[in-house]
Amino acid sequence: MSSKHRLIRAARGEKVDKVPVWVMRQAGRYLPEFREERTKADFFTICQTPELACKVTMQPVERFPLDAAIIFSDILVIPQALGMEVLMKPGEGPVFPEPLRSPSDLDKLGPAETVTETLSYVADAIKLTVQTLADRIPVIGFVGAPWTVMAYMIEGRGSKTQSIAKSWLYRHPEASHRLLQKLTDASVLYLVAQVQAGAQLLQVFESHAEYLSPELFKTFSLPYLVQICDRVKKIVKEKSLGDIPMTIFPKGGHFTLSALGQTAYDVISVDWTVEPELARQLVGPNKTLQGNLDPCALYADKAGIEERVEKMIAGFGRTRYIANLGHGMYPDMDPESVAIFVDAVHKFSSQ
Ligand code: 1CP
Repeated sequence: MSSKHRLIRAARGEKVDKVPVWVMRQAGRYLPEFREERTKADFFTICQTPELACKVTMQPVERFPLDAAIIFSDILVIPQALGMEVLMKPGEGPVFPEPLRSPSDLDKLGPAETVTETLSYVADAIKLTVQTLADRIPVIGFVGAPWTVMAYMIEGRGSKTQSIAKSWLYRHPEASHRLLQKLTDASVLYLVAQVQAGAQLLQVFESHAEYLSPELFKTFSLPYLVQICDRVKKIVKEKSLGDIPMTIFPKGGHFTLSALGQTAYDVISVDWTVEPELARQLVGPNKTLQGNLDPCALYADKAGIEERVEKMIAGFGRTRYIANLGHGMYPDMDPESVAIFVDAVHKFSSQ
């Protein structure tokens, strides 16, 4: 089943006329029209209101010739669906007023099985966005990886070291596995629901890979990443929804790349600290790579951005490649720099 969309074709290793490009956090505070919406509604109200989530998902897509829309939501809707309170504090980010403090707190979490129902607003937002896009470009669905989400549930907010969350891995390995398994079960159901709603590619954000040692990664992250990919692909096939391409983004995890090259993920997204040639060597020839311009390169002038994009494409090549940043946009960035970035990818990769 071939797709007309560059993003899906590249994910599957098929030929493309131009390298597809999208940008992590392409919807967000760097866009004045997003900030305008945020004066009217709280972050999670936007997520929970399909019309608003669709509207802000469409904002970057209406401005720039992007090759994908990513549904506007957050990785922390899963802990919310399991019963935890999460607030979005302006200028600070997500905050849990009552984070998990000890393994006995796991008993307070709700069951994984109900997340599809609780998060049906995300499915509704995807349906509305798919309808609005009328097959112009595909919609990406996503979830936070179990370790990354677990770390927020324990730390209660962003952390420089993740030391409280990591202390669980060393002191409470059994409880950690129980929590990671619950998050995995919830993520599988939630991702399948996103595909049923019309998502055409799924990305798993392991944004906290960089805090793990290779040993901790192999024990507490990799088995769950594998489960998510294998189970989602199997269920999607059983439901005759086709073959869904899946992306894993192990931020800061150079040491994870060769192991991820052995999994069923179709696309491996790399941050800006990895040379394209090394990433290719580590993941092998049969994976699509995604990334990896340093987001701060968008502070350069037009010539500076273009020069780096050209070099990046030369490094990754024109097939089995999706252009993106190595991480998300920052709120103080100029929307014009995204236009320059997207146009440069298409210009330097036309064939
Ligand atoms: O356009 C898009 O990319 C879609 C929307 C999206 C996605 C994919 C948002 C909106 N969040 C996410 C994923 C997400 N959320 C990740 C994984 C990607 C990454 O590594 O950045 C993470 C770690 C979060 C958690 C989170 N949510 C943070 C980071 C906090 C920290 O630890 O430093 C923040 C600041 C948020 C809030 C948030 N999520 C999204 C937006 C636009 C915002 C800004 C909040 C606001 O409007 O007030």
